[in-house]
Order: sequence, then structure tokens, then C-alpha cells
Amino acid sequence: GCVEDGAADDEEATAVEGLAGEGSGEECTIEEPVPVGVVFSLTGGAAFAGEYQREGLELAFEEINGKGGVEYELVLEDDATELEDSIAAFEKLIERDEVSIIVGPTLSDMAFSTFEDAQQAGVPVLGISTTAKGIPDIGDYVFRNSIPEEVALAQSLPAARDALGLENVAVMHDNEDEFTSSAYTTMTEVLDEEGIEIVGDETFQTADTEFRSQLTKIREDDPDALVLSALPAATVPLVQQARELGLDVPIVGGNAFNSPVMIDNLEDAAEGLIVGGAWSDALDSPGNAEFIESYTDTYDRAPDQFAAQAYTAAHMIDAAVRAGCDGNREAIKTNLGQLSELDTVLGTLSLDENGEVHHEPVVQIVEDGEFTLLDG
Ligand code: 1QQ
Repeated sequence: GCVEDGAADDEEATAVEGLAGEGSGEECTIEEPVPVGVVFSLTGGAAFAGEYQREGLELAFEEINGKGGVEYELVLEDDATELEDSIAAFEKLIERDEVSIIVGPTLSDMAFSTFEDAQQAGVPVLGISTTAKGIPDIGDYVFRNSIPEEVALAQSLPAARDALGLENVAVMHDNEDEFTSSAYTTMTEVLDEEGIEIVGDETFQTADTEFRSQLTKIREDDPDALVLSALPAATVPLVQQARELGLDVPIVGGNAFNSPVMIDNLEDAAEGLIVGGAWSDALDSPGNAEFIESYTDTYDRAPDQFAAQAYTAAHMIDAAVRAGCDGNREAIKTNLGQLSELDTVLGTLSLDENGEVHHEPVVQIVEDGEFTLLDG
């Protein structure tokens, strides 16, 4: 048949009869298990997020499989925080496992390539932590439930200004990674819009461990705060070195700061960090208390934002599959694109016609080693 919307594969050739069910909604019954591919960074630099993502996703699918009618079978791949591994994992899931949808990868840096491949193959993808600008624009098979940095920073920077009385800041960013570069651009745009002056601007690279020369320059610029776009591996030594050099200003960060692993590593140096994000344990969202309780019981540690977004992904996929009572790629793509006002632990969430997510962001500050809501 004739394929619209730019997918290369022929829909009829890939539709599996046993994945088209009967009934609808909670009464939907599908004969074969729906294969869900998963690519997370379970090892390497982004494992701080990948492990929580795996736990959140597995917990949700276990609960959903218990409801009956539709069963999901996860095929989990570790991309080891390497682009080539991520591309290979997507290829395996698309060609060999013939999954109906892929969740992940963890980093935007990989999503810009892997989502392109999934789009070409006509396989829907749901990003859950890929926050860089432009990801949903990759194509009509590309969705995310991770609010973009544009939304998080538009909330966190004004909130930080109001709470801390900021007039000027210095900016530092990793200019090698796609996510940190994208977030840096957004940071400068929001600072400009908000009339917050940038008095210093320094760069570094993903694997760097030595930041003293940039931090010394920034100390001389005497900013009210540091706005930092970095992954956790660099953030930990960078913040430690800033404090050693006597650069004691508040730090506002990007999405990677939403990690309890990073706070544990920074210990006292994490105090006062401010970050915008998608979820908080203090949120009064539908099912949040139950989610936190069952996650903590299962894994012996509290969930984080990355776990909550993974947990939400499973519920979005289940809602889309049941909406059409069809676990095939095309049906999931169509029905995911129509998700509107779904009650989730992240709050009430919708996807727009571009596959972009919409829900209320939160702004948090680290106090006494814990994330605490900051009222803007
Ligand atoms: C991205 C991110 C990372 C911080 C997720 C772990 O937001 O790569 O887009």
C-alpha cells in the first residue's frame, strides 16, 4: 500500500494479526504479548538515570500485566552510554525483535540518531528523559513524555531570580553533548528574556575533570549565581572545585541535576542547587503516593524523576494500546498521538500533534540533602 507520513516501511507488511485485539479500553483482549523495546544507559556515564528508568518501567508493566487482557513483553537493551551501542540496540529491536514501540534512549545525544532510524523504519518511539530542543520534530513516530528544557528553564530561572534576587549570572556548559549544548542555548535565551545579565560564559567537554581555570575566571566576574549545563560526571568535580575556590554562589542546573545520585555524590556541595523538572515526591498528582510506596517497597530506595517518567511511559503505552485495542506499530503511533489529559504521577499530561508533551513543571532546591519545592 501507499505509505503516508514519511515512514519507509509498508504498514501491511509489518502488521501482526495476533496483536490486533477485540473489545476496547479495559475490556480489550489481545492474543499475543505486545513487544516493547527498551534502550537505556544501564552502564557508563548516564547509568545514574538508566537504572531508575529500568526500575520504574518494569514496576509499571508488572502492575499493568496484572490487570489482564493485554500483556506486555519487554526487550531490554543497555546502550552503555555509547552512541554506537544505542544505534545497534535500536537496529536489533526494530529488525530482529520486531518490537511495536521503543522506550528510551536515556540521552538526547543518542536520540538524535536513533529516533531518526526508528522514524525511517516506521517504529514509534517514546523518549522519557530526552529533553533537548527539537526532538519531537524528528518525525511523526517520535514522542516524548519528558518536558523539554525550554519549559523547565522558563520556570526555574525566574523562580531562582525571585527567590535569590539574582541580577547577573555566569554560564558554564559542556559544548560536546547535544543535550547540554541545547540546554545552554535555552538558558541564554531565557536569561535574556528575563533581563538577567550574563557576566561570564565558559565551556568544557563531557569527559573533563579539571575546571579550575574556567572557575577562576568566573570568580573574577563576581556573578550572583552560576547557571550550569552539564551531565553529572562533570558536575560533581566542577561543583566541588567551585566550592574549593571559594565560588560559593547558588547554582542553577539543567535536567541532569534531577538526580539523587548526584546529590549523594556532592554531599554538602549540593546544598542550594536549583533545578526545574517534571516530578517531585511532594507532588499531589494522581497515584503519586501509591507509586512512591510500591517503588520503595520493591527496590528499597525512593524513586526519582527518571523513574517517575519511566513509570508514566508504561501507562501511556497501555492507554494507547487499549484505546485502539491494537498492539501494532501503526495503531500505537496513531493512538499515542491522541493521548489527552491522561492522569499520571507527573500530573495531567497531554501530547500535542507534534508528539511533544505538556504538563506542569516543578522547580526544586536542594535543602538538607533533599529536593524541596521552590515556590517561584
Ligand atoms: C537529555 C537529558 C539527560 C540529562 C537525561 C539523563 O535530559 O539528554 O536530554
